[in-house]
Amino acid sequence: MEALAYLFVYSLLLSLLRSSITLDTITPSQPIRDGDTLVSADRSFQLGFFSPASSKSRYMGIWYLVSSEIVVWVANRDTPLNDHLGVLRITYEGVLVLLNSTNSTVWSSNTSRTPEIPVAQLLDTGNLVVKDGNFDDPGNFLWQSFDHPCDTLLPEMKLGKNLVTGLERFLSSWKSIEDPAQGVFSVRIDPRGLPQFVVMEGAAIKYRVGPWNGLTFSGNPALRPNPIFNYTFVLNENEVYYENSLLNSSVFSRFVLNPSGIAERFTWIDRTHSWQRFLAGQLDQCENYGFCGAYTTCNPNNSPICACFEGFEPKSERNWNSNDWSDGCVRRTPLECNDGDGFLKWTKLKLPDTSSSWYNKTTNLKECGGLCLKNCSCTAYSNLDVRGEGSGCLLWFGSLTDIRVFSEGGQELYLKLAKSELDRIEKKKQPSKIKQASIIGSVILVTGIIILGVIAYIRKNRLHSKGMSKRIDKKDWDNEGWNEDMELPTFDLTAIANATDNFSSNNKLGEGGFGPVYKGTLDGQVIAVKRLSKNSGQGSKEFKNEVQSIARLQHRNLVKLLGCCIQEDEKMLVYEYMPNKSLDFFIFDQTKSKLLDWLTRMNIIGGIARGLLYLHEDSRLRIIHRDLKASNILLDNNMNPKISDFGLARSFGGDEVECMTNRIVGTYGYMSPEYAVHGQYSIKSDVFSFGVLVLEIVSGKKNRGFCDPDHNLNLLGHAWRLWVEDRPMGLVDESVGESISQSEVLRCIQVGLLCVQHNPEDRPNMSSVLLMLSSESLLHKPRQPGFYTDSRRTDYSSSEHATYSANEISTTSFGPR
Ligand code: ACK
Repeated sequence: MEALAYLFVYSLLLSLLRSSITLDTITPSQPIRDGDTLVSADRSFQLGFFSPASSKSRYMGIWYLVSSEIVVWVANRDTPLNDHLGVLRITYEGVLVLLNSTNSTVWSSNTSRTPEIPVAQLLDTGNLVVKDGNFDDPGNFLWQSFDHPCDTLLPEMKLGKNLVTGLERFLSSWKSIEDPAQGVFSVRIDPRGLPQFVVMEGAAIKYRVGPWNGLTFSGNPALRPNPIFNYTFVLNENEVYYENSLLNSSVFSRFVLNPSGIAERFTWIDRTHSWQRFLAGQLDQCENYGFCGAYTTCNPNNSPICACFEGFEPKSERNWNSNDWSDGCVRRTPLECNDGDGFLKWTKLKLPDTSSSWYNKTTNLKECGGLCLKNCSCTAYSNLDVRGEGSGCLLWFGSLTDIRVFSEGGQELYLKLAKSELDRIEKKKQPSKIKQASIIGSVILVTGIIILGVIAYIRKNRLHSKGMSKRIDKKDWDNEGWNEDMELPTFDLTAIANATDNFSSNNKLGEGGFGPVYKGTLDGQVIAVKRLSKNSGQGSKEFKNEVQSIARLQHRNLVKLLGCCIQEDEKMLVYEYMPNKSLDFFIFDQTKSKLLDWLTRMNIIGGIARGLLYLHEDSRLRIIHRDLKASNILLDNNMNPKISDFGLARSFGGDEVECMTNRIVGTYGYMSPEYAVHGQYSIKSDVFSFGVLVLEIVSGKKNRGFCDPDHNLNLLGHAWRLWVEDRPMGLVDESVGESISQSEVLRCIQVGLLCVQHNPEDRPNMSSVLLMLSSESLLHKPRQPGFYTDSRRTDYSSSEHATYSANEISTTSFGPR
């Protein structure tokens, strides 16, 4: 017995000590053990065992030989091994089996037939195939990994559905960077109606790239011929798929769905040994599926961004006016369902959802209109293929959703309307002479009012700079009164007390600006309860403000308010619980920052930018956060950022751009110069704070309190100094590790510096920031940032969080002038 145990330990040691082997095929007599690898003939791809990020679990996967951290396929994504004793074998029947230390199968492939000589090989494309070694029949494999994609679409790989066999090839995200198990997001070709490219979250469409129009996908006019890859879309009775292939096979390019559900393309840059992001999906609000509801168009350059099609009106005027567009619009006049109906032509559109559409490749546009008129439930038509003069016919039945307007490109759509409605629109376009005269009169009147307004504003500012301290906060919720009509669920005090174990100290998450925050469980849902301190004199106003500001906002990068509780003298806000705490908990901690690789940091920067864009540009009331900082960015399960703490937020009317206050609130280190010094705030003061955050995320250092033995600059000054000395990479946090993409880092630093420019006009707005972060366009050169030394900091206050009255401010040199 003892001898047997020795033998076992000896063979175990032997297997651990044996040197790893690199193979070019797997055969029944030549399996792969943990430590061994299989490589493609051109040495592009490698297969073996790995552990993602800081996970200890072992998976079998395929990665690039030049960049081993980029895993493109995982066999046992849902069944990890927990030791280094896994073995991958091929059976004599041609089935790949992954065995654990007790010889149990944790993953296996299937096969279409039994080969004479079973062989598994990793092809130069990154495809792991099982074939018969006796026959050289390329393409006729017994099994291939390309039929079972994970989160990455490689060149030559098909994305779509075989309509004969039913085999569907789709991408599904990893759960997190540490866990390749199938996540909630997927990229598919939805075969219903005219097939379209979609990103799904569970069973719901999250983002619709749209149907193929012969040149590109209807929702992605930017997909153009390029020097790296070409693309094909095939649609026939047997199959529907999208595929791309490399124009130069020595280039690496991959299309990935990340754990946050964002689809991105990366290209390997050999010179810098890094991956460059080529394009990224979902850049603005209009790309959220059905954001504006039925019969609407979404235009990110308009405010509000949603509009009813002409001939339609909001279904619920009340919801529409409060920026809840999801009900969409309805016809003003019902269709007559006879020859009396007609069509209104729209251009530059992303075509509506085609899942309930009908198409025909040979019918021409005129016949197409005729078919639509004949069918009462047909609501619109367009060409199927836009190449040349256009061809084919596409008809929609039922309501039209998820339509956006492009400034360039886009397609034509013929929308069916009742004749009386078409006549009304026609009349509206030809104003009568009286109407014309009144329009001219109104224009003159409005111009006069604007000029008078500007003069009054300038005079007011002059007065102000001479020492007047009249309060001119644009929207003061105390004056407005408490809006009872907020449709926000209210919770019972006893229920919240029970949920938080009577606000026990064990449940306390931390202390925010207005009081403690507790973790709790209410009806099975984990919540965070922000309890307003009773002795916090000024908190009540901020409390109302926070509720008012975010009750109606919904965005994946804003923390979700579930309800509130106002009972006795208690005021509480109930939020969804964010398990990963706040961003400052990670970035400024030497150990925890190692968990934030470059991709995660980029995802966090992008998420904050999208959340801020939503606040700034997506509502008639612009919202300025005024206290954007690392501790106000919470992180969800997948490290997605959520902007929180709206206690200091202010809202503006649609056209207002700037305001003044004599009560300067916010956090030093993140405040823009014009706000800290003159009390002027605008969306550009949030952009400044965003810039500080970007530089903090890249460097892992706090702006306030930054110190360097070589100078007396703060982080902004330090970043600027490295920039002018042409060594910007010196800013990067060492904890980022190997995953770094130099071009993305440089872009982030440059965008960060542009956001912290001294003059608000020199800072970009958030839509430009997002564009700059995701494209390869040339960026402006930054100039010296505002507030780049820390010497003045000590003049302000020793407290991190500043809330001053006018009197206190006027005693320092930084009061509003
Ligand atoms: O960094 P933290 O752990 O994250 O400490 C602060 C503290 O409460 C005071 O703001 C935490 N916190 C705030 N809101 C939430 C939330 N929705 N989920 C989880 N933690 C939260 C915050």
